[in-house]
Amino acid sequence: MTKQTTINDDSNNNNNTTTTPPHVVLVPLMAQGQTIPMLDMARLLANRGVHVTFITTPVNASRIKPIIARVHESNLPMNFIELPFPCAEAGLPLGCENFDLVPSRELFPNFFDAIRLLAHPLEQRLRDLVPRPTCMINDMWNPWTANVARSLNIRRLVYHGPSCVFIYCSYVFRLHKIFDTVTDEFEEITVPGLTDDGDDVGQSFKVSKAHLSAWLNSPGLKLRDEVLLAEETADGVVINTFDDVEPMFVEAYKKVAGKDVWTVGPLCLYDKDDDLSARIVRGNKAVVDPEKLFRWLDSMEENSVLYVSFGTLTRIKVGEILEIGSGLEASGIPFLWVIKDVEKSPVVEGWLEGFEKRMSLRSFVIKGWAPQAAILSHKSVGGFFSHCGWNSTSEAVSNGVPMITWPQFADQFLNERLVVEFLRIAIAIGVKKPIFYYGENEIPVKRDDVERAVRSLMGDGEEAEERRIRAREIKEKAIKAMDAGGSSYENITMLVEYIKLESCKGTQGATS
Ligand SMILES: *[C@@H]1O[C@H](CO)[C@@H](O)[C@H](O)[C@H]1NC(C)=O
Ligand SMILES: *[C@@H]1O[C@H](CO)[C@@H](O)[C@H](O)[C@H]1NC(C)=O
Ligand SMILES: CC(=O)N[C@H]1CO[C@H](CO)[C@@H](O)[C@@H]1O
Repeated sequence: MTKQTTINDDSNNNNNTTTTPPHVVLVPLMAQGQTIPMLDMARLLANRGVHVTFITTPVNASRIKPIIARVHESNLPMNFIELPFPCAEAGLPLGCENFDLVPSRELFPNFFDAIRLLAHPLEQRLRDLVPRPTCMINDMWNPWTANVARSLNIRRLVYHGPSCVFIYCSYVFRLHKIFDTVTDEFEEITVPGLTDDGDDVGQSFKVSKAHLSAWLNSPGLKLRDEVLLAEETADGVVINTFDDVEPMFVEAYKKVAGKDVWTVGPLCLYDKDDDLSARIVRGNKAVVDPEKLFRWLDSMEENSVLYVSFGTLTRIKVGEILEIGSGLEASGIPFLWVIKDVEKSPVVEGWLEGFEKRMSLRSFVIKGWAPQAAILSHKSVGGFFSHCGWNSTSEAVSNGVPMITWPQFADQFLNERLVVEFLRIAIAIGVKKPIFYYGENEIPVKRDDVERAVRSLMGDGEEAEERRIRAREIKEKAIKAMDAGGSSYENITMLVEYIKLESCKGTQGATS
């Protein structure tokens, strides 16, 4: 049975108006990194007077419960629709409704099959909605929504979770069939079509096939083609980025896309004025006692703590955990380290016991989900050792935290290049190959690499200081972009106008 939670009680407000209020449906990818920014966007649009319906599934709904509760309190015009997730039909274990709950990589295709099965129930639900939806924004990984939008005759926009550097490079390399003739996957190829803004970084920005194609290996080629086709046929594109973080890529993509492009990020800044408790509840229930964690952070010196976390999808191997730990230990730097549930094993637990004892004065280890947004905004945090997912990168940029980068797959290698070479707020740990290239027992990151990178990022040398200054500058620009009059703020205004426009169209077609 599907159930709809109506969040606002003022459904009578529109009785005396003749036009249908603008109503947009948001379909996220059921993965934490993707869902949270999309929820931010949902609240942002609702705040600007658009009626929003957010699609979720029972497990996900329970994970984002604190946010749903806050939406309820704030009386935003937002509904959540929970669609039952067809785990059994797709051969997934029960409750496996989120990308980070998929037990093994072999089951990723099943996960995408399951999501695809949501098409029919979604269409049924949307048909019954009042007011009638006028526009749909779907995550790029949900190409099946194209059919739903078509059959309901509403416009469809694609939401891009990844960085624009990745979106643009993927697009332009495919357009020019650049990789078709490449024999060495790791050959660095200059990205075409970037304008010379007097900065030679833009001119010399290079990517390799292995780095750009890294995301294709996992869910499969069929899905990739569907994703690309759905993007081609979409009415517009919404990207979680802002002008100053990757200007030449935003500009170049707008030129080639041939459709409306709105840059609306960094969406994580939507919560910036909220209290700490609100930031803590983002995404999942933290396993750690927040009071204990923040008391510890409060007790540390400003900018002294390195935050170590590699995102929700990446799985760090046992050997790698030991190398990271040993490197952190040797660095002498205080750290806050997140080890995920899926990474725990008897070996890791046994090793951690002694490690935590030795490190008790300058470490805090979180086993499970961490309230990342709140951690990165804490004044004691002075560095972030990250896998460079766009979600994490945006959060680092938005909080002015310099990074150490260890990219794994998807857009992460390009994001690394952006923060290391273009923004110059990060140090690369030196991993050159996507994780699929390594054998089960191969360990690409060694303790010495970790120690060296941590010391230079967190140290007080001139380079480190300049990196901090640049990180603070880009933070200011991010804040400005989201404030009234800023580029993302104005892009959101235009997006709202677009959704309204569709609303008029929708009214003409509606029977009521
Ligand atoms: C929308 O964003 C782009 C790129 O971030 C920016 O160049 C443009 O000025 C923005 N539009 C408005 C109306 O501010
Ligand atoms: C980004 O992902 C991290 C974990 O990888 C999570 O802690 C954080 O809340 C996410 N933030 C957003 C904005 O999705
Ligand atoms: C309704 C539902 O399936 N709720 C589940 C959500 O996920 C948590 C664990 O993440 C389960 O404990 C709940 O039963």
